[in-house]
Amino acid sequence: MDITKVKRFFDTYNTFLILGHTEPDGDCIASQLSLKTFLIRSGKKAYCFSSGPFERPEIVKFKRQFESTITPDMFTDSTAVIIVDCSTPERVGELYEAIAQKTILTIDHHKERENFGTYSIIDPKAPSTTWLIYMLISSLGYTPTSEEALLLLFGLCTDTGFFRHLDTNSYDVFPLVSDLISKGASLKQVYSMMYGGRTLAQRKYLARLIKRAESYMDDRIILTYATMKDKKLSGPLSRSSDELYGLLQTINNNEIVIFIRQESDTHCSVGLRSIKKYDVAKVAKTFGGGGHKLAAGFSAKGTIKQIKKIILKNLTQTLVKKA
Ligand SMILES: [Mn+2]
Repeated sequence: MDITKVKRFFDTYNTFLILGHTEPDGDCIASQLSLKTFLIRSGKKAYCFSSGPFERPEIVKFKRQFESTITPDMFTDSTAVIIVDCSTPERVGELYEAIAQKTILTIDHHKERENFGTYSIIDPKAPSTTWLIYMLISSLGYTPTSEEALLLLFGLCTDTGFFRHLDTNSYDVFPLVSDLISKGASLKQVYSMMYGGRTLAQRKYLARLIKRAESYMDDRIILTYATMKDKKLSGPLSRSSDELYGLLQTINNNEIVIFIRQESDTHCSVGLRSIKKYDVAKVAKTFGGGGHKLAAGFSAKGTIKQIKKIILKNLTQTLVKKA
């Protein structure tokens, strides 16, 4: 989408409803909020929506800045919708139906995605959606405020695992980091937003998941899981998955980490992380999910035991073929 069209989109409407994906992460939340403050200071009305849940510890404190229902005053003829960090309309959740008829701009960096919305700003090479928001703000002739800079850096850091997923092609990330810091953002603050504020129960939860990790194919695949009982024991803020993946990926020879979480009596969600070149987004897609090449996921019907069997069969076969 060229910049003239983007400008026209923002000039045409005066109210913007900003949506993200269900089970939001730092990049999603930060993209929504930075876009909102930017639009408000450019004289527009803007509202952020999320259907939650705000379970990840790093996003809990942002919850009160989000609306969950669209009221008639927000929904006029001059209302447009912006959907960020979302690869399919389904990922938007229940709110999608209410806004589907509006003019929609999608901003996203997922590799595997469905085309939806009226306009789109898509770049699978972007390390985070906040990166695309930064480009958008800059191309409209603005510079981020210190509040926006912090949010943009937070999104970039959460999606890159505090830079540890960045490879040799990531040199162009650092001029952006430098610029955001010069605008008032702090890596020290972002680090404590991401990794601070945990309880002892949550740390013990992480220990439990590591203790039960299983090895397949000489550690090339490491699998662990969390039951609903685990969730109860550690409290609602139990999603320390980024650290879990990080720790398990330090194991010599490891290629893929699988984390199965029991979400209900009938369903589980599965997270997949690849440390080398194995494309887990492709695997997730065959199970109806999606994501990035090195980080993807899906949800499936079945018990932990049943899902474990299916995913291990799929991955061991493809890894054997590759070897
Ligand atoms: Mn993202």
